Amino acid sequence: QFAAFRTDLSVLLDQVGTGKESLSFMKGRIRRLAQQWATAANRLEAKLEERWRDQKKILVHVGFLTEESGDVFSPKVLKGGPLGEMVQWADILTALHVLGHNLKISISVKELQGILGVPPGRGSCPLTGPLPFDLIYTDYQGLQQMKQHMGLSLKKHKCHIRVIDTFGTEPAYNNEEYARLRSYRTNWGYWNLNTQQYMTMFPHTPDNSFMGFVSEELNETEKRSIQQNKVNNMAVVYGKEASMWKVQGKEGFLQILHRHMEIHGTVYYETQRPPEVPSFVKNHGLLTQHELQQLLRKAKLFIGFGFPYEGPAPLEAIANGCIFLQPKFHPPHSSLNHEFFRGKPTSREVSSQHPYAEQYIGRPHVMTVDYNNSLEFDSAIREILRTKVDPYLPYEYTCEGMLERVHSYIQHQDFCAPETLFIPSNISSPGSGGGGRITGPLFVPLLNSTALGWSSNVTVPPAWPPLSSLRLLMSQEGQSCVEACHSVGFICEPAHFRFINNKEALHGLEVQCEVVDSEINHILPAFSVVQRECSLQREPLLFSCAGYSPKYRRLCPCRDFLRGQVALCRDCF
Ligand code: U2F
Repeated sequence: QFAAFRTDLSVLLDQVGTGKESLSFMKGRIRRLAQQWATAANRLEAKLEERWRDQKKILVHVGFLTEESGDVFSPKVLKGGPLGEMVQWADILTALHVLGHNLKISISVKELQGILGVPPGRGSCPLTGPLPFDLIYTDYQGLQQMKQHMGLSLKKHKCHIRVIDTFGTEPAYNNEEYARLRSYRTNWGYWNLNTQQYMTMFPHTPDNSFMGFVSEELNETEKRSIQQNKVNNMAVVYGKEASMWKVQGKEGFLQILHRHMEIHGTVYYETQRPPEVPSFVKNHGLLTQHELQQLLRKAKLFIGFGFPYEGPAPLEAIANGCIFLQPKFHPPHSSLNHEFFRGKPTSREVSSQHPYAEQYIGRPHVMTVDYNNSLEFDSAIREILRTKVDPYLPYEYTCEGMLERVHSYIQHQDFCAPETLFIPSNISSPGSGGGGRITGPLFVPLLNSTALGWSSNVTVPPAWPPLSSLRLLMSQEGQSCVEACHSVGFICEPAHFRFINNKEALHGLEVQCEVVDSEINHILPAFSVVQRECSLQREPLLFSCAGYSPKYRRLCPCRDFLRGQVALCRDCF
């Protein structure tokens, strides 16, 4: 059946249900952004020119909001607790509905069992028949619940699952056997999914799919009125919970800020001002999303103290014409050195409070500085007072951008097709020495299978992203494919690993290996500089953009991407 765009959200609003603050927050958001979604739907529909889109049967099971998982989020909605996840789920639900798919929503294990048709009770009777859904969107808690209540059948159906995973999951933590063997410890991983089935809040490692969320968009009149009404010396602090204000050295940099600007806060409180918030701060208390937007429209500066990490608010501030000032992390925070990230299935190094704002947006909208250096901090504030910025929202965080991306994933990503891996069957030493020297170009554009050296009788399976987007690259020693591709203006594409995991690709890069073997290691395919050996990957689940090792130069599948829509290549859409 054809998936027709929907601009009326009333059916969705009924489906979301009632009885929890989190659900009221999500419904309020869906209502508030309804017009924006409708406009985006019309635009995307025109862009697609009546192209066929399959209507999918989709189950959305929001595990973290279920009573069975303890639901610690709902009671904190009105008390300054995290809202980022609810922002994202509200937007995912809206995108799926607007794209015209057939949705079922569950926020309790009981509903889940009812929908799946499994009798209540702990995994007593796994789902026996075919899965009544094409796709299931859930989170780590939901996945655990499905495992308990679908039993063995989860394994059979897991290619249909998409896991909404804020901070991302790297391949080394996802592959159970490998993670245990190599001590990639985590509280969440070991699910052996294709890591592109994990969908993140920001484009972290491209090993995962970037799902994102949306921010409010402004029309030209609103933009003009913002410019007229900006208060040049008004700053709003990022942090709606008092604990976010407990920062070492805060007195110093807040004093500097206070010298130049009037400081506002939106910190939740019950009866009196939280002691963490200095008396010179004008605290508005926790605001609704709408009220916060209004405050941000007036403010010149939105300033982060280091926590929360990677939330939606900085994008909203920038979209409302603020400059976002945030601390640089030296050394970067990660699961290896920071309590918040400990146990998360990633070794990603978080270089500042909001790496996306730092790396994808940057100056003049974003300034990332060392807060311990009072001179640097002071000069940043002075620069902000002098700088005029326009409201800015990256396309990928607009409703149209999100619809375009989710549409593309739904129509093209297929993790159920049998994994075809191009490992040459007769791996052996090429014999001809060559001394392990890497000669020739570091960067070889590969346009088609012929360039990869496949003989004409090899049929190349249909690929998405299409093969035309592939660019093959050799990383430097110690460099990940994320960095290597980025350094030449491309992005690592994990779906292309299977095309470059072969001797032909090594040939294409003129790598002269003395030996070619194949192993199980998330750094592969790669060239070991010391041993002058090339190794190919034997476990497709371990293809990893994020992996790196000081001893290896990695073979990297890069691809082009659209400006403002990093998830998609030129020929992807
Ligand atoms: C992030 O969660 P947070 O909820 O702490 O992220 P924020 O950036 O603060 O913003 C979430 C929403 O809260 C709204 C604001 C944002 O859309 O409009 N809000 C509000 O309604 N009223 C106010 O006074 C202030 C903000 C992140 F999203 C999560 O994934 C992480 O788990 C968490 C911890 O790092 O940080």
